[in-house]
Amino acid sequence: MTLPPGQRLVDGFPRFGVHLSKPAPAVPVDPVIDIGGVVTEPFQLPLAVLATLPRQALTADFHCVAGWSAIDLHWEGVSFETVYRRFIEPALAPTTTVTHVVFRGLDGFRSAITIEDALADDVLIAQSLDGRPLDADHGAPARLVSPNQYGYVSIKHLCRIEVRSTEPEDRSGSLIDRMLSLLFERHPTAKVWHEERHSRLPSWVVRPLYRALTPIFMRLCAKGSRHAVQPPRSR
Ligand SMILES: Nc1nc2c(c(=O)[nH]1)N[C@H]1C(S)=C(S)[C@@H](COP(=O)(O)O)O[C@H]1N2
Ligand SMILES: [Mo]
Repeated sequence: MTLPPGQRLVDGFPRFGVHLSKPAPAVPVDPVIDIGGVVTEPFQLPLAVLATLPRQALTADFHCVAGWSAIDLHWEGVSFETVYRRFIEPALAPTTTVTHVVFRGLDGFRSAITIEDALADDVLIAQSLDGRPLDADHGAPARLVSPNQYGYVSIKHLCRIEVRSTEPEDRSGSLIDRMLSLLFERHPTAKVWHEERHSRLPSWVVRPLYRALTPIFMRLCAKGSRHAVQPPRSR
């Protein structure tokens, strides 16, 4: 098995994110994804409708920018391209060009990627992991999965998709995320195999820093876990 540069295998698939020890947001009774941005009229895509679309299965590894990787995860859901072609593209004015897509989770965490990266054939809105509906730790009720980009792109608890005609500012929802945003300024394309960890700093600078912070983050995130499991140890 080969991992992308600077990555280390972790046991299992830990809960991780800027939510730290905060519990996962409550799942609404009838969850929807709000679609907005440069569409002519904002609309809602109920997850009940998403569930009727052609399924796509994906087996992939997951790489967090902090340096841990989980391998061989089995996702199932709908490809983002299917959602885009069926619902979003028809809602655009003929003269509108989409360049970027912003994804947001119920906890306010966001990511912005280019339309090209969003339409890659392994980008999924996943509703299940390893044969079971997504649990709170991993992004219930639905999450983005973009396996060739660092984990921060793969928004959990997905509740909003915005299409844009210009590059969005990296403005994030939570205070902690804004405070950390200088140190953790995300790379706009975030490709794991090119080690695009940080938008300005080279990887050899941020690697040891992220690595040092990982056990702290992992312990905190495990605290907020539904399962109250012990944080896995890096191998
Ligand atoms: N809504 C939301 N999505 C998120 C995050 C978050 O804090 N909130 N953290 C991101 C980061 S940094 C990583 S590495 C992955 C971790 O996914 P996991 O908790 O399923 O392991 O979720 C990403 N998606
Ligand atoms: Mo991450």
